[in-house]
Amino acid sequence: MDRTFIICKPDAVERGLVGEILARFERRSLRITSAELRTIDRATAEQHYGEHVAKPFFEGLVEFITRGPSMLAVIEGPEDTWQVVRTMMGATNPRNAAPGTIRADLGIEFTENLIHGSDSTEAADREIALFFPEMS
Ligand code: IDP
Ligand code: MG
Repeated sequence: MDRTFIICKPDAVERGLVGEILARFERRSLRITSAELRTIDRATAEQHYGEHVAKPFFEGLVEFITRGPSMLAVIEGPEDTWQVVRTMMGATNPRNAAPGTIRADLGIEFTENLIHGSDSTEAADREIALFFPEMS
């Protein structure tokens, strides 16, 4: 099986949308093989979003992702799971996301866009190691 990593971000937890989001993956026949509700600490957030350190939205992004609990999960599928999950998430800016995607159906804000999903097999391995070190 092939796995990827997602974060239902603090806005999803605050708005009570974690069940809705995870249910979409389950209905697609993807499996949730690990999950944990956890408030991400600043050091982990800065490492996770390291590629964006120079961007103007970086500080706001770190503030947001650490402000309360997130639901971290490992999702398993037959192959290309990260791609399937990213397609179901929709475009980064929910205003551009296609109807039927999580970001389009459930939100409208750019930073508070409900969900993170790894953007490659390598990113999935790296992020699972960062958030679930006992699994790698
Ligand atoms: P992704 O989450 O679709 O992979 P990235 O470009 O990796 O998108 O950005 C990481 C996160 O940073 C986004 O999900 C969103 O929360 C936030 N973000 C990205 N670009 C912007 C922006 O231009 N303004 C505000 N927030 C942004
Ligand atoms: Mg990204």
